[in-house]
Amino acid sequence: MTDTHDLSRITVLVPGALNDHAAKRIEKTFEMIRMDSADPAKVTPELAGKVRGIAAFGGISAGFMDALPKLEIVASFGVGYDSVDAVHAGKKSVMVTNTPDVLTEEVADTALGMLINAVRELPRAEDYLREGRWVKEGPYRLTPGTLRGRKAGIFGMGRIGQAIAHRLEAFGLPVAYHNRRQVEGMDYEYHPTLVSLAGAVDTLISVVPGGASTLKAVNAEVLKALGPNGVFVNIGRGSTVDEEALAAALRDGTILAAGLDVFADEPNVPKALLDVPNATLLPHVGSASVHTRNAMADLVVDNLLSWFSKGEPVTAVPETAHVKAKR
Ligand code: A2R
Repeated sequence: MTDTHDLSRITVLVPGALNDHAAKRIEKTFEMIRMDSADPAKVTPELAGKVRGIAAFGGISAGFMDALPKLEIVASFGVGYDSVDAVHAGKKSVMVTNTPDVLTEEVADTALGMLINAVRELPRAEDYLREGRWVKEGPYRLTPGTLRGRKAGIFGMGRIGQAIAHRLEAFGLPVAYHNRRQVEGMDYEYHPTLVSLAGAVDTLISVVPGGASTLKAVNAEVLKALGPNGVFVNIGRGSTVDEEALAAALRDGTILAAGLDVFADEPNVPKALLDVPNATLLPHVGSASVHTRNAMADLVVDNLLSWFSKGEPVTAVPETAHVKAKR
């Protein structure tokens, strides 16, 4: 273990942008070194010889970890860590941590906001007012969509999924879900496949992690099953959706509307989605309030502090839960 007064001799690398609150706390405690991006080609022999921790908002590849032989921990900012090669880290005995729980309620709030925006066309109605059309043309049209009478399906009934489900219940909507495994002791209706869930509901909210097992899981078949009154909300990862199929479904009336906070190739949003008026689009702001991002920043730094002072992290990801500190 390292005494607290020794932490300033430990080098923590920050590749790319990082939340200011996190960077300030890291700088105060450790030797912090910044670099433009997590590119293995940019790792100098000096860095290779001393970097023991990484604090990252973006992806960390196997190659980048391999270029840093003294690396012990990657403290990733965010609950989703599909851009960090955690399986490789686990094999190398490098700890990976994420920031679960502290963002759950914020992301659930955003999901409900997007759902209402998509169904009741609130962003379009506001544009109508700002463009002076209320004065010139009279009231905004009655929306074909409503939350009333809907049944919601949650794809990914984990921490955030459950927080969304509680909100939906308060809005009076019955809830069903699909996970790979039925959640023990949970009363919501379970569907063993995503298509079966989509067929049983008209409002589908996706909050699964990215990665191979969910890649383009929301596809043309799922959207067809959701049906012409269907609303799709994605607050999880863009990679989980076949965006071409989604744009086509919105264009041709296969579903009614969508609310999307995440995209497969951020910050690039496919033109086909920008072109459909029945998609309400946000620039990945699910957890992006000062309050919640500060809480996430604190958890990133607390993971580093706990690892280097006590030899154990606060929130290890499952792939590296077995990793032990060598000191
Ligand atoms: O499948 P399970 O039983 O492991 O349940 C997890 C579910 N899930 C999946 N469901 C169906 N097919 C899959 N291939 C699949 N992979 C995972 O997603 C679990 O119920 C849920 C994830 O929940 P948590 O691990 O508690 O994550 P949290 O905090 O709710 O965040 C979810 C995602 C993040 O990974 C970011 O991508 C995004 O929300 O911010």
